[in-house]
Amino acid sequence: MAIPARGIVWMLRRVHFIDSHTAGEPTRTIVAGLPDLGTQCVADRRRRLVQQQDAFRHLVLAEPRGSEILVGALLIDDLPDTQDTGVVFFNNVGPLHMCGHGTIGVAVTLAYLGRIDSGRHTIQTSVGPVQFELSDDLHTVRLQNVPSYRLAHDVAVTLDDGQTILGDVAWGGNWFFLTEHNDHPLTMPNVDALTIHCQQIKAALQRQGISGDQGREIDHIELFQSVGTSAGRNFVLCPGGQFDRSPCGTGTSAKVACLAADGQLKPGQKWRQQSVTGTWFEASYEAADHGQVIPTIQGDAWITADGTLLFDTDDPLAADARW
Ligand code: PYC
Repeated sequence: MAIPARGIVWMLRRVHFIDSHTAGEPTRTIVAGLPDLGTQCVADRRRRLVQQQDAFRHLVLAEPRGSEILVGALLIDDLPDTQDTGVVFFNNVGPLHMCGHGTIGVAVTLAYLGRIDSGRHTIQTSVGPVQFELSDDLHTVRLQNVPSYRLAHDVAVTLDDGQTILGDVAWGGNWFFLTEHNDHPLTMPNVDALTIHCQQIKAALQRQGISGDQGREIDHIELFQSVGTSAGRNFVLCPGGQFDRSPCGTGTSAKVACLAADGQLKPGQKWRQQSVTGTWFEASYEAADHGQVIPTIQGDAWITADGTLLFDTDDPLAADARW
């Protein structure tokens, strides 16, 4: 769009966004100004975002307009064969499949925009429909995640310092390696050491060829410790090297799937998951076919900003803004 001011014509692209945080973890929901991602399902639009519009993903999320810790959510209003809103989640290095804290943030954002009221709704993600219930105060969201499961138990991983640790591989909407093994308490002063430990685990998984189903990369590492019998604290390292400030919805789903597989959590029993920052989600599950579980995750989100990102066509740091 061209805006004349003091004789200068400002050539600006505009992208409308709403920021929120869910238990401390930010979500940037992109509402308008999206690139053309075709007219097909969410998985196809996600593929096009990666293959054709990666500059958009980077420019709306990263510095200087954002931050590496943001998770993005593109809203899609014109899915074929459904009135549901579609969402493509992404982060500082690429697309995500599901995102639990992001779904809670998107739900509250849709309410802020006046597009939904309290009650039950469904969003479409690249890995299937996700139902959620929004409370009357429009802040608390209980979502029913995609079917989750533990793929492998007590997998031995040898780190580059020679020590071997055990952990589980589980799917909760993203692939996780979950382990209790860490030398530091899961607290904020230790986040640098915890990050390095998780990066070493991720490198070892790749070296040893340990993956999710069908060779899918395990791109989230979850360290956990118990807090009594029905609660836990975690530290989740995300694919782009940032740690989740929230208890991580998909990570909590993966954890619940492991607890269910170990017989330590019964269907309907409540599990409380605390993040390294001290915030909480509540979770439970229903049993599903083939030993899988359907996790329910509950958390709160709050709107933090409603704005317009500007991309000046002369800005050297926006040179790729050509969508
Ligand atoms: O809440 O599922 C989640 C999530 C994934 C990455 C960051 N948050």
